[in-house]
Amino acid sequence: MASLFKDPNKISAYRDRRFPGNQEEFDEALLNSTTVYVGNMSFYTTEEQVYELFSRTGELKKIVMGLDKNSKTPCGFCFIMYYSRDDTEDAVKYISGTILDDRPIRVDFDWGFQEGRQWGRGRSGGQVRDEYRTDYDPGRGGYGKLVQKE
Ligand code: GTA
Repeated sequence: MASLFKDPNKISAYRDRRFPGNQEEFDEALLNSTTVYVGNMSFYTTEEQVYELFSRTGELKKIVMGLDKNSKTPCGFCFIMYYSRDDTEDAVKYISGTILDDRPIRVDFDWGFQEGRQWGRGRSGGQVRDEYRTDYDPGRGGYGKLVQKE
């Protein structure tokens, strides 16, 4: 299949502040990597469920569940590594926006997994977005962390 994903600015709006390289290297990684980031997951979704869904576009090399750095429990994201770029692109194309555990998940191209990236970067241990959320989300620990502290 010819790649529909040739412009790094169009395939992902996310820029990782901790990427160890320049913009050109980041763009290059996004265009060639076989890793996707999955966001807006429920804290209760298991690795088995993730495997079941994502192996629909191809054979998986590895799944890394995102964890709260304090509690070491799932905090609503994961990284998935495929063997082939076509399977990776199909995951973004066909699985992003589908429902997993009653939630529309977001599948985004990623520059590549490195040890340490599995931990939430928020000050409370989970994801940054869960610090600032003001809604009540039972699948993601209730209110956002800052609201909980008020
Ligand atoms: N490929 O979209 C993504 C993505 N996200 C959101 C996180 N990761 C992602 N990777 C890809 N695409 O390894 C990766 C990170 C890291 C792991 C956990 O997941 O590279 P994190 O979510 O805890 O923290 O990361 P991150 O991404 O460093 O936080 P960032 O970029 O500051 O903020 C993420 C989102 O939080 C923002 O897009 C915004 O929606 C919200 N947010 C941040 N700051 C504020 C604020 N001050 N007010 C309101 N909302 C905010």
